[in-house]
Amino acid sequence: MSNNTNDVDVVIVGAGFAGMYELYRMRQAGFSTVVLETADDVGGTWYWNRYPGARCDILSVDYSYSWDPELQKEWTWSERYAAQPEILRYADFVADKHDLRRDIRFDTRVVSAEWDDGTKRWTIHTDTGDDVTCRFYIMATGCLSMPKVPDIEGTDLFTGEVYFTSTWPHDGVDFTGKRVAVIGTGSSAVQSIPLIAAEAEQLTVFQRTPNFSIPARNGPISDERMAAFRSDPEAYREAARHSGAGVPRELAQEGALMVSEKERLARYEAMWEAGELLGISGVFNDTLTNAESNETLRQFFHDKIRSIVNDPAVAEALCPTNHYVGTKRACLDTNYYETYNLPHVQLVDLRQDPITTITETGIDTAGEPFEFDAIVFATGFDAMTGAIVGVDITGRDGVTLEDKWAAGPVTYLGLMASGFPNLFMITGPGSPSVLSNMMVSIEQHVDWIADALEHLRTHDLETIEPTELAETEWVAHGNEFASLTLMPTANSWYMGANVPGKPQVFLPYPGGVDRYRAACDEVVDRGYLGFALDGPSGRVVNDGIIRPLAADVQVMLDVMAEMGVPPIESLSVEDARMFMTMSAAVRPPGPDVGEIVDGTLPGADGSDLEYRLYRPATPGPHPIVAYFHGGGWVLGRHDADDPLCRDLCAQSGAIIVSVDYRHAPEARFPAAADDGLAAAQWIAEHAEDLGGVPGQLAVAGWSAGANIAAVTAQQAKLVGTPAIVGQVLLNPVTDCDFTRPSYVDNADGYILTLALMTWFWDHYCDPADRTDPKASPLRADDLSGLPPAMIVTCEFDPLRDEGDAYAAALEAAGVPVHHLQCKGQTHTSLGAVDALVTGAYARTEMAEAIQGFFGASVTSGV
Ligand code: N01
Repeated sequence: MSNNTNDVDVVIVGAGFAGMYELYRMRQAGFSTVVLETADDVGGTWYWNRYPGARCDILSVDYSYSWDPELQKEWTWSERYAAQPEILRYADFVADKHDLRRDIRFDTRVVSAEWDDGTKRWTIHTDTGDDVTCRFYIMATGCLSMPKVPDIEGTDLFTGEVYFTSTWPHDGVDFTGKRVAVIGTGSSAVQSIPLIAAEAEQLTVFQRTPNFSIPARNGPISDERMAAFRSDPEAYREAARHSGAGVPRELAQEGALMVSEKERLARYEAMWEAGELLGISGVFNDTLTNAESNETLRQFFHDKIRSIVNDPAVAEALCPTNHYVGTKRACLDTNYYETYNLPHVQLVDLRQDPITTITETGIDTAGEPFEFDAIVFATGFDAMTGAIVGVDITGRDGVTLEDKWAAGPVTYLGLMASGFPNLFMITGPGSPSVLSNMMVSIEQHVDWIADALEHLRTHDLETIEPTELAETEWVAHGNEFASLTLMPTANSWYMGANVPGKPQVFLPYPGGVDRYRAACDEVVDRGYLGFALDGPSGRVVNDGIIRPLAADVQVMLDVMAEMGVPPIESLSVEDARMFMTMSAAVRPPGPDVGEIVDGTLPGADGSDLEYRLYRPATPGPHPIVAYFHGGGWVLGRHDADDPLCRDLCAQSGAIIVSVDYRHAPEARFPAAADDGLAAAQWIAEHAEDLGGVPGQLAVAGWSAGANIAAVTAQQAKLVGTPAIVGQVLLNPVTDCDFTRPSYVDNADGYILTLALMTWFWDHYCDPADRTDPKASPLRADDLSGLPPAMIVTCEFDPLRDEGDAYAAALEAAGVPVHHLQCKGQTHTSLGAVDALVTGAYARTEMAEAIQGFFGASVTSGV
């Protein structure tokens, strides 16, 4: 293979760290490959961004290749955070060592590319006039490589020196004796401002949005860190690959508001001293999700800035107030804030005094004209998508990628897009990329792509392309993750907000490197789930969705798996009850209601049953819902579903009376069912005493409690009392059959397991009795005449299909049914009020159903 061939297996665009490693892997795999690179040498970002002070802000020991074990021994970084020249030397060293340059065409810009569905090949057009055709086309163009076009009036007028941090002159710039302006205060500006100030006669910084920055404390790498790396580099790298952001770190276990103020400040202080970017949002586990927690961190920064900057007005201007810490990329600096104490350095706060125009001699703001010898634009990039759509890429049926992405990028795994077969992106939008140590994310993508190409070759296949369903759901999954955080609240380049007219969507995947890698691996393990593979050996469309669980539900399951929570069925009944009580004690309490009253009522055998009444804050009387808690007839109490009952009460405006019932194994079937009817009858009889509206009674329940509610509705119909106007059944047990697909698909892994349901049924009911409609209400002969029902079922619940079956059976019997099937939810997730937010809509719909049962007599308590 030769660099002069114009028909190759693989074209890679970009010779930065992604393109270099991809080339290496392609060569190893025996694919003929050409890399096309605009610059005249390797290095990508580090080739272009040569501004003073440019250096990495992930520790160099982490920000380096892991794929060449020898290299790890041969190369030693001189500092914690290597400067740009050293990083470029590293790229050069790797290129030499692996003789990469022989397959790289420098000084070659790719201008367009199109897919030919007949030949199944891409044609890549370059500015040198040389076209290259290839089977596979890989964009290794970097996330922050397309400088933002200046959007300030008069930019072309200035006759002095103009510099962009993103394309800095190779010979450097001497600012000695000059009046210099820097526009922007992002990472590039924060790194360069102190060094420009050291040379310039006068420096004026034009700031639109202040940023959060901590001292880098650059210097030699600590012995401790080096020891951790050197003692077992492979283990260290493996830990990085399976970490949240691509650097081995201990995860915070506590939220910022869970510790005393003194403790909180001490931890923030330690973070400030440590000087690691990922440490900023890692002090506590909720500063990126909880605004109140983040506020404590923001205040800490403000105090630091005020303590460093002498002029109080300048300090205030430097304090970020319009975004939360971590929602825009924070910075690492060396003497950044201190620089504003120098007499020749001035800060112009553009929020107070906006730029009106750049002039021939300087910059005019609304309040003042400034004269300069040089202007430095540190105004950032068209991030993540700019360099990709900067090439005019046309896929199948003449559709361009730019058109496809008009409303924001749509990719599967950030790697590929439907309609663009065999086009790969390294660290594309929809992958963790800029939220991670780029080196780790680059290597993971390169490896995934290389493995995919080898898979195709081995199986005599020519093309790979994601399905529309897979990519649509992947985008939705990423957005859902982002919506759980504060990230979308900032006008950041993560959101595309820095480029006028760019659609504002959250661009990277915020679920973490570890989760992301697991998803990519699982896609492969499941036969390239979500992809269509095509070639001489045939076409296989393996359509499907990876990570269909709601994002917060997935996080909760991951946390529980990490904690090693014991399976309930492995415990004694006594221990299981104690475990449930302990778990209940640490959950969010749910919303306030008007009043809570505890009491007792007589059960079916005359013994006392405890109840808890939740009264809305609105003036009464209110209709009443008799609610039965979950717990498999074995666990739980009248207050076991407290947050859910509060939520239903507050949202529906009805009184919720959560009634206990006799539990198995002490009292087996039909004790609980009989208690349900007895309780409903007592509540109906005492409605007025309870502050309720006589004749306005509904039943509700969750899980086994929903089983009791359903049975109560049936029994009440049979015995003629009480009158029940509606039933809300959340994940109900309706049948004793364990063979439905949901029992098979969700047998394990989603908290309520087949084993646990077996344990519950065994404690509750003899096999011979289980088909009795009082145990399996689905088996009742006649379901007609039952009260209207709202039935909620969850995708990842073993009980899903029997709930669905009950909804269908009631409907067939003429009962009005509102059936809500919750995508991505589990048996326990909808009850997690204030802990899991993706299921909140279902609780709202349940409350609305309750209101619907009672008509005009109820209004929301919210
Ligand atoms: O760019 P930025 P950057 N008028 O977009 C301002 C990585 N990086 O090159 O925030 C006035 O962050 C803009 O203001 P605002 C890192 O991921 C890494 O500094 O839009 N001001 C902002 O202050 C980083 O996040 C390293 O209101 C205008 C600044 O210009 C990313 O690259 C080093 C303006 C742009 O900041 C980008 O950083 C450097 C206008 N019209 C960069 N337009 C490492 O250490 C824009 N601004 C590895």
